[in-house]
Amino acid sequence: MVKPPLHRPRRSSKVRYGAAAIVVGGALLLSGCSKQSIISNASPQAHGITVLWWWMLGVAALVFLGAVVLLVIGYVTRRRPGLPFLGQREIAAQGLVLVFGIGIPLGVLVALFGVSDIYLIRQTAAPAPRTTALTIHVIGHQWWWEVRYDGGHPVTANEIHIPVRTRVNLVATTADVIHSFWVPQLNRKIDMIPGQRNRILLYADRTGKYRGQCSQFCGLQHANMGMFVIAQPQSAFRAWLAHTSRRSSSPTTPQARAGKQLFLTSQCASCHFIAGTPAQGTIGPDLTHVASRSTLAAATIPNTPRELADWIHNPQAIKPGVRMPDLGLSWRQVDRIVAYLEELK
Ligand code: HEC
Ligand SMILES: [Cu+2]
Repeated sequence: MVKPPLHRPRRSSKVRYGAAAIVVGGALLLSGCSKQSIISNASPQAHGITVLWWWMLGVAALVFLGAVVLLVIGYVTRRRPGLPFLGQREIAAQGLVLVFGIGIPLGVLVALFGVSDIYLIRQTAAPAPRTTALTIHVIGHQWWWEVRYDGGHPVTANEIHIPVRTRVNLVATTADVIHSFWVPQLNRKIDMIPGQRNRILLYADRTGKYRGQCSQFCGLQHANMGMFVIAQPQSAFRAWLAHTSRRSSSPTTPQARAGKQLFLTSQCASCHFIAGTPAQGTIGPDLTHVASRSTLAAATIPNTPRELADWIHNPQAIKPGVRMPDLGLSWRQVDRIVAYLEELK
């Protein structure tokens, strides 16, 4: 029998510094890749927010530096009686309290409030009626996003396609608890509150895929409630809209046909909608074109046949607490359903 060594050999400090460098460097690299950034913006609204953010950072840094300088002066002159430079004058002490305790804070707060109110709140307010070209309804669910285009169809989930350089009126509501819709590169947050219809402007000045996230704690899987806004050229957007409005395609292989049968006769159909089939459930995402989405379960896993099979086999293992039960299907059954869903482009 081989005994494990009692003491693991000490790692040299070189190795440790190397590991630390990899961790820090990796984190920096990842943060560079992350599309969910408030300082890399793609709309005038987000740009305004970024500018305000830099100003607040700058002013706060100045105030902080000022406080540090005063502390240092106080420390250096601590043995001398009275105030540094000003001596033991009561009036000077009162003046300092007025200037640093009231004057400067008030000035800073009023200026920042003025900038954000006059300039930003107006700029990021709900779009005025008839100034937008398109209305999209986004409905928050625990823990995914339902997306409906005007006229009832198409319906999709977790991926919001918009035409680039077009003002879109986004109506934010919820099917259950409070959520908050936030795509930092495009605009500020908008809360989704039961019984209310909140609106926000969605506008992207260049094509791209912008990640968004629920930003109001809404239960167990709040952190895994992501989504994407995909800004496309007009023609590509219109093609997508036309395609997504169509009914689902019919299965072509025996495996996929068996999968469809299974889908319709098991519980799947009571929670999911597939246009053109008897599956009319509304608890979960519309699956009419599920294969054309890039991620599953609100940007939690990539949409590959492998991940889809794992999800259907046991969604609870991927997103614990999710509102889709483990239905105890065998892998054979799962493979059939996957064959069917993979054809729903
Ligand atoms: C009790 C209702 C319910 C049942 C039954 C159910 N689902 Fe779901 N399903 C959901 C919900 C809710 C979600 C969204 C989960 C999330 O992202 O938080 C979901 C998500 C999915 C997704 C991911 C869709 C996307 O675009 O992210 C697929 C695929 C899916 N279900 C397939 C199935 C299949 C196949 C069955 C039958 C074996 C099934 N579901 C049974 C409620 C259900
Ligand atoms: Cu949330």
